[in-house]
Parts: sequence; structure tokens; C-alpha cells
Amino acid sequence: MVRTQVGIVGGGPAGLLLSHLLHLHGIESVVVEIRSRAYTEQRIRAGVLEHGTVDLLVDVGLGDRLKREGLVHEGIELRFEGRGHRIDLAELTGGKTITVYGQQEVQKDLNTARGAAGGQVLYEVADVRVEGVDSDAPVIRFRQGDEQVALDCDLIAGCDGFHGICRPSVPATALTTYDREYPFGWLGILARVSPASEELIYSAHERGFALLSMRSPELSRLYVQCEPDAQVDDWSDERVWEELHARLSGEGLVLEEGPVVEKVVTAMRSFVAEPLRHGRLFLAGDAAHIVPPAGAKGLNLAVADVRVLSEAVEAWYRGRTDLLDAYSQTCLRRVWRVQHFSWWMTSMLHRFAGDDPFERRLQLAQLAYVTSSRAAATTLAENYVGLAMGAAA
Ligand code: RFL
Ligand code: PHB
Repeated sequence: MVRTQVGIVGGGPAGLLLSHLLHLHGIESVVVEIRSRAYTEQRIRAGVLEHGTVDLLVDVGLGDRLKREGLVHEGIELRFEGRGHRIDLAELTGGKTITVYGQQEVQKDLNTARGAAGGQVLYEVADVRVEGVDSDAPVIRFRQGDEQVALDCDLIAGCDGFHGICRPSVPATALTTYDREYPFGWLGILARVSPASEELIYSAHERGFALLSMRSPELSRLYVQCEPDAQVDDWSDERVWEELHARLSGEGLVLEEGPVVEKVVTAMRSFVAEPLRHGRLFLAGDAAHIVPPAGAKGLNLAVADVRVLSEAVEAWYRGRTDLLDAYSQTCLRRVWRVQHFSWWMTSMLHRFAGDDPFERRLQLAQLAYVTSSRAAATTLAENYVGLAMGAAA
């Protein structure tokens, strides 16, 4: 039998950052992760960090490489009917920016920091279960090699993503879930070619949505809207480039092709499970909620959750229970604001099945408004760069 103060299930960005933040508060934790360290560091996912996420990472000593290698962006472009319209994020939000820095880089920085502090992150464990979360002695059980381990904890954080075991371990009657699936997915590629634009381009094209993003001056990250059940094999490199050219072209944009080094299809969904707490189990990040990626919010939301959780746990160990009691409510205010923003961006930018011409005119009217009215552009900009951390919404 081993014990720790906070047992953390899942070593993605939410779990590792929580472990790091607790460590800074002098609280011990153990992270259990089913995958290998190399696997978690190679998963290519999010790319956009809100200004508040960057500030937090810098404040807690995780900013060295981020400040050196992260690409600071002051604007994004919305493209429709063959024309680009810049949203000046910095000018509309009093100087706030976003930073393009791959999630796998955040993951590496977190691993390095946990390693340097002697943090316990157990990789490649199996058969993970949480028990006794209704009692004051919860346990995480798992197998490590041939050994069965029971990890006694004061509290458990469920940071094991959408397909993890923590949320399903809560009795169905104790959770309310809200779910929406979209009738399309994104096919994403990583291509070894210099990005065709310095800023991200979100294109609402007749043939479907496309996004130009990047990871570095030599690596482009590009997405096209595809069928929700599309297979990577349906999309040859030639087909991907053809769609990217068609959907992103205009205004002198020259998209150079380069070797495709990764290709993946992602389904789109909005999901929330409430509350984020059951007894001594606290859900955080994708384990509790999913947003469609058009708002670039998933990772930022996970960071916001664990920031609130780490502060509440620190107060709890000092005898103050109100912050932990309010954890779910505090997070849900931001979660629902971000759900709305992500749904709104998704609805405005994609081609919906059935092709209702009325809906299309509404989308174009909304795009024209967002790119011509300062008030509407400010709404987009302040949500995109991220609302103040800890603020109600
Ligand atoms: P993760 O990253 O899924 O980590 C969960 C970890 O738990 C492990 N695990 C278990 N461990 C122990 N026991 C079990 N039974 C376990 N089951 C699972 C998993 O192996 C994993 O290591 O969740 P976390 O930490 O909450 O982080 C959330 C983010 O990863 C996610 O929200 C973002 O990637 C979403 N996202 C984006 N977010 C942004 O903020 N900006 C973006 O630009 C952005 N773009 C994206 C995205 C997600 C995408 N995909 C692939 C879904 C673009 C894409 C295409
Ligand atoms: C990315 O670079 O992967 C990315 C950027 C913006 C999004 C989603 C993904 O909205």
C-alpha cells in the first residue's frame, strides 16, 4: 500500500500541470498514466495558447522555451467569399495576444519540470480504477508491470481525458451530461513547409471550412472540414492539397506544398458533464468537457480548471473548504462561456450537411458583421485571446 496527498489519473497537460502547481504549494501528488512518456510527448493536438495560459505557465516557471520558441500572434484572419478580413486581436483587447506553441511542447516542458522536482509520474500503468470516492479514503488501483498497486489518497483528480475511466466511475444518476455531435470532422495535416501566412487563417469556403495554422517557421499545420466518419485513407496527399488550395486561395495567398508528416481525422463534439465533483473525485480538462476545435480552447480550458483546482486544494489543506466546494461551479461558468464561443465559431465557419441556403446566408451575414463592426469583432477577439483567468465569464 502506498499513499500520497492527491492522486492524479492521467498525465496529459491537465494532470501534469496540476501536479506541478500542487508541488509549488508544497502538496505531494502521484500521476498515473496508461501511455508511455514518448507517446504523450508526440501526440500532436492543440496549438494556440491564450494570453492567460501563457502568463500562468511563465509565472510557474514553465516559460523559458515557450518564450523563446512560441510564436506570438496579434491577429487572425477570417476568409470568406474569396476575401480575407483581419481581426486585430491586440488592438481590440488592449494589447492581448495569443501564442502558437504545440501542446506536445507544453507536455515536454511539464515532464522536464516534474522530473527536475523529483515528481512521481508513473507511465504505462494498466487496469486503472478509482474506489471509495464517497468516503474520506479514496484509492486508485492499478497494475504496474506485474505488481498490483493500491494508492491511498486524500483526494483524486480525474485528468484522464474524454475516454478515461474517472467520469464513467461516477454513478450515472450523479452526473448530468450535455452532448452535441456535429455532422463533420477535421482532417489535419502537419506539413514540412513554411506557413503561407504569418497569421492563422480561418476560411468559411463553399466547399467547406479550412484552417491554416503552423508550429514553426518551417512547419505548417493545416485542416480541412471532412465527413465525420472520414478515414485518413480516403484523403490522399493530393486530395488534401487540392482542397486546401481551393478553400484557402484568394488575396494573393500562395500555398506551397511540402511533405506531409502527419495526417489525422478528428470528430467534432461539444460535451459537458456536471458537476465536476463527486465526493473526493474532481474532474478536470477533457475528462469533464469537450469543445469543437474551431475556438482553439480545449487545452486552455484544461489549464483553467487545474489552476482553480490547485488553489482550492491548497486552501483545503489549510482548513478552508469553501473553494473546493465551489470548484465545479467556478469552472462551469468559464466552461459554458467557452462552450458557447466554440459552438458559435463552429456554426459560423462550417458547411452543414443538407446545405440549407437560408443557413448559408445567415453565416455570411454573421461573418460580414463580425468583420465590419468593431463591437462584434471585439466580442470575437476577447473570447479568442481568453477571458481573464478566474473571472466569472
Ligand atoms: P488529454 O490530453 O486527453 O490527456 C488525458 C491523459 O489521460 C490518459 N489516460 C489515462 N491515464 C490513466 N488511466 C486511464 N484509464 C487513462 N485513460 C486515459 C491519456 O493517455 C492522456 O495522456 O486531456 P487533458 O489533459 O484534459 O488535455 C486536454 C487537451 O489535450 C485538449 O483539450 C486539446 O488537445 C484540444 N485541442 C485544442 N485545444 C486548444 O486549447 N487549442 C487548440 O488549438 C486545440 N486544437 C485540440 C486541437 C484537439 C484536437 N484533437 C485531436 C482532439 C486540435 C485537435 C485536432
Ligand atoms: C492548431 O494549430 O492546431 C489549431 C489552431 C487553431 C484552432 C485549432 C487548432 O482553432
